[in-house]
Amino acid sequence: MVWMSSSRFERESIDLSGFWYFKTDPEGRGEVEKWFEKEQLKDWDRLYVPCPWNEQDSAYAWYMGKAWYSRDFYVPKDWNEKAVSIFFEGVNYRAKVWVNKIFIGEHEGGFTPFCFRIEDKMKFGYDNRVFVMVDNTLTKKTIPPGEGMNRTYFDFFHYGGIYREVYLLSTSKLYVKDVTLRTDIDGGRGIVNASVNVVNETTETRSCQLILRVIDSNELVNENTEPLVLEPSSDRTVEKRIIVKNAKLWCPEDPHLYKFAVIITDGGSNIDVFETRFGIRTVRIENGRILLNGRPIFLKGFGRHEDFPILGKTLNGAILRKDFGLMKDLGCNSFRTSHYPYSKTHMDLADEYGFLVILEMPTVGLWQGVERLDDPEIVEKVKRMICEAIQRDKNRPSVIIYSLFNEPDSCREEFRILLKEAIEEARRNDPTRPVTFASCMHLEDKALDMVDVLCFNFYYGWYTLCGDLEAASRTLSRVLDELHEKYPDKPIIVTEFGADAIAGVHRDPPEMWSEEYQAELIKTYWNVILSKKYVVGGHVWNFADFRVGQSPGRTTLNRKGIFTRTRDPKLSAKIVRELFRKASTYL
Ligand code: GCB
Repeated sequence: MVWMSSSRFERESIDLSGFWYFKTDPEGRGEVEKWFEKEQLKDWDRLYVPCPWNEQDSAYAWYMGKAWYSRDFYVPKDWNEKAVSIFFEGVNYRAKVWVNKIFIGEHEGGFTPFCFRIEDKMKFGYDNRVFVMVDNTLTKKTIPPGEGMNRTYFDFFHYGGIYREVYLLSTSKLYVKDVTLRTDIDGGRGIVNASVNVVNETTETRSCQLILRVIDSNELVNENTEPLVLEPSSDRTVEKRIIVKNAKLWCPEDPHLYKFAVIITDGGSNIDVFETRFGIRTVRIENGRILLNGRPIFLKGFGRHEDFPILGKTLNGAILRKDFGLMKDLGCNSFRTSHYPYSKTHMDLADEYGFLVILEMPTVGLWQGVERLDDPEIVEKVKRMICEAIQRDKNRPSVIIYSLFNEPDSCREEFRILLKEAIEEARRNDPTRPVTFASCMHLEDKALDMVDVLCFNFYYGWYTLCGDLEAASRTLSRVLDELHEKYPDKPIIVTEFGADAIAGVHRDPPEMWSEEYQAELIKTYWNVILSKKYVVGGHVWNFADFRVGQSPGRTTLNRKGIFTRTRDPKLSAKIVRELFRKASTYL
């Protein structure tokens, strides 16, 4: 798989955004009736891609099941010698893909990218058609699991469809397949440990040169050239330790990004060019602290969701720009990708704005309804999704911790088996970042000893101790102390705390569901968090109201946002701004 696209002309891509033909298939007839061979699609609906189907037309609002997408596409003639892939950045939940009536592959998992090679299936010119069968049926063995649109084992709306970009990408058949960059600091020098995998898919032995460049705002900082001979159908991994003198470190207050370019050349012309951005920074856990570039940090921020009216999970650049501006203004320095990997553009902005990100996997809801957490099918899917997420985001300076689960049933003995496999998978893909999971089991949790950082979600004053913030404060304080006593060496982050507030509801004295109560609860928790030296971060749940399934406990949205779903501030936004701005990033 070629993981990232590059901006240079050696790699060309064709965006397949636009109106696609669309048809639901509630009885699952499409495959038997071979809809992927259809010529006439006039009776099909048209939906915009990328975007979930749910809010584009009320007919599909609560649809769960199979649905088909199709469109025609163009392939330029000069791609005849190329390796050509069709890329999907995110399809929820399962996808089966046909190109020109030929099945090319399938993928399970709604939040990680996948691609298939198509050069032997495509034609040059306009005469190409792709069909994608999407299935968002939830079961006890999907990740995340559930039994229906209103019976999800997780608390966010289960959107369906092709909701992230689809595009064609062409590369030479001698190409850079993968780049891993791990950085370190040695005095004023930055060290970039680069691992570059090059593949020769041609039938000839190829002699070429591999040029590795570090670029800082268009200035060449470092260049390494290496001769390379590749047998037909072979690949090679080149490891290089590159020194960057007077390195500008990546940090929240100055998120400096360098460019890393890999060029394959035969001396005359470039055969392939691969570019990615990276930051020079280190993350370590030491003496109960999270150290960024050797300095202990404090995370102040949010649990969030990708959610917006009509666009659903497809937050476009304008909405992301708005969210990142709001977060910066609040004095926030961190967020968790609750409860799934966010889009590539989302993560690009995190790198640029200098947010410290806890990258969470789509492994939420592994809870009561799931019979055995060590079921081999579940273990395999969890591992694959962790691998895909880390492979996509491993070079991002913003990602400082991997959260491998949200609120699993971590009281069960067998969870340790699943967690062990998940940790091993994460470390195999990336041994440099600490791992965690967000626990709601607190003192009853049976797996906290296994992770590097302890993350806890607390709802005293909301789901329990309703309306009683004094009792909530006392309990939070006591439970945190007891947890610290049990695991004195591990840093603790409070990854969720919050209360629903319906915008416009006011109560004096504060009462549950009012804006005042939400603001008071956040203030109360924040005071406790700041009073504990071993707590190294607090994330308010949630940044903005978000859509959920229908249930008696929710008024169409989860209203724990400090902003409404359309990003209007509630009273808490002002309070959070005061609290966050006063708390320093460095302890
Ligand atoms: C939690 C979950 C989150 C929910 C939140 C709530 O503990 O992690 O997904 O949305 O509580 O509001 O109930």
